Amino acid sequence: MQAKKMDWITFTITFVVLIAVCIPLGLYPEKGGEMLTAASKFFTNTFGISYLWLGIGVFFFLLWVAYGRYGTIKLGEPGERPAFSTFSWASMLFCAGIGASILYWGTIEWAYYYESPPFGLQPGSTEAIEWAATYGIFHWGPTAWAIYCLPAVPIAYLYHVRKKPVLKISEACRPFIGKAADGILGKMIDILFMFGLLGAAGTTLGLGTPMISAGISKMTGIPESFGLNIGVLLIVTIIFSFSAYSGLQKGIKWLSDMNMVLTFLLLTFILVVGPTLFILKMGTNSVGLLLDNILRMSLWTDPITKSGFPERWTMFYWSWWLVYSPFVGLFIARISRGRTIRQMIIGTLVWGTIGCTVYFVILGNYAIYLQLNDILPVLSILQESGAPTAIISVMNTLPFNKIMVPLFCILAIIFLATTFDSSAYVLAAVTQKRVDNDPLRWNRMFWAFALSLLPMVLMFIGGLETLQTASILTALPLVFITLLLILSFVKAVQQDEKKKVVAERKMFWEAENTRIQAKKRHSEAGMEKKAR
Ligand code: NM2
Repeated sequence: MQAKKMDWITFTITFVVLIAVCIPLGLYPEKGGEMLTAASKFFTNTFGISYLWLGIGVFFFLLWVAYGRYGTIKLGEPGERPAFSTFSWASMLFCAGIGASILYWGTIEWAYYYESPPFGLQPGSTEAIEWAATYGIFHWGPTAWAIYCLPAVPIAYLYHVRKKPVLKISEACRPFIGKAADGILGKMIDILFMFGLLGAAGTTLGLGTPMISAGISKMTGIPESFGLNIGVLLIVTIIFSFSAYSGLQKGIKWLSDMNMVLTFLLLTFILVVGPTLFILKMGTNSVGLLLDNILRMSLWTDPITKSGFPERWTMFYWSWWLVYSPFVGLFIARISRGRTIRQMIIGTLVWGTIGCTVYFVILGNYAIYLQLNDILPVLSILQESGAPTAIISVMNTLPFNKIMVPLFCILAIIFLATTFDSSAYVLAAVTQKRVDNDPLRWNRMFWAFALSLLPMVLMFIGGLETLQTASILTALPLVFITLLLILSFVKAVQQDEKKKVVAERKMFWEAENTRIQAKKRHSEAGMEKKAR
């Protein structure tokens, strides 16, 4: 019975390729690392501009949809109220789409830009500091959230308006690719989507795990090591597989609520006990700088100086958002019942951006303050001991550090769990032909553990570039899938609009016909009367 539910082809191909990538990389880490870096350079150098165009294109496409005539389409029955309040909707959206990386990059991203600034600025100069505090907000800003929101539009339309059960991306492409969704093309789309998610997990868990290890090391004195990383990864995996096992409703809801409470406590605490005015002034300044330059930043390729900044950062980021996007899109679509397409799009862009901006402004500027005022040499720690240690050292400067550092680590663990319990759920759903209520339990557990294989190997190889590569390499097919999703949405609404026009015309002519008949009968009756 269970075997009939499984889509063994998708399941086996994805898992076999995953193993075929992990084993050689684990056996030959040095060569593997070199190859990954070379591949990443080649990809961003050659295809990077397509990520940039896709980012800005998707942003304007969504604005066109939101404010055009499709924006008012209701995702549900006419008059239906939203299934979730805007607050719960926004917090669920945030928890699903954002993992522990926001704690990582929110605290340390500026330091990379401070040392190697964009636009040929002098490292460490005043301008470099202002841009350093701003670029992270851009990389987690409206363009990025547009990439997240795009798949939600066709999925939500098909799911709530056409009432089709969409659990797979191939299903969302059906209006455009037709029956091919059931054939090889459909399978390829689903498998590539799964690779994307596995690559995305490689980057996220590969970054998040050493950060938690650094926190544990600071608290307990156990030295940081690959063994400690593996231990942490296993614990995190057990937590999110347990959450995936116990079902979306219970596990994810509980963890998401905890996440919001702890985040609120941490950020408010840093803002209040930290340099409040400096943080607020820097934040305000960054918003201005960003609004003034967003188009320039979106399409900056640095073709003459070739500093590598756009490739290393913006192109990497867009690919990282892209590999998560179908998964987050499925989630946004599900929770948006009762909203209009415009509310869903603008809500995602606005709330997502505000949420990330708050993190970057508070965490980043607190760390910048420590550096500029010689309270903590963040940059030297970054260079000498790496980003995870630098991040934990920043948190360790807070009052009540004995509580704040563990709180930071717990928050990171919960953030990872809320992203990956739903990832395991979606991966399991894609590898089944039939899903009754939830995907099979063993299947969910299986993917929860499979998700941590690639990060394990990538951490073994080491290096930030290696981790970034996992997302960069798996993102390219997602560019095409995103285009298919755009075309599918446009085709589906146009088809339905045409049907509506035809139906309205039919109704008009039927009414017209009845009116003519009635008139005819009336005049015939009149003539008969006269003749008599
Ligand atoms: N994004 C938002 O690791 C995470 O926080 C998951 C990362 C794509 C940069 C999402």
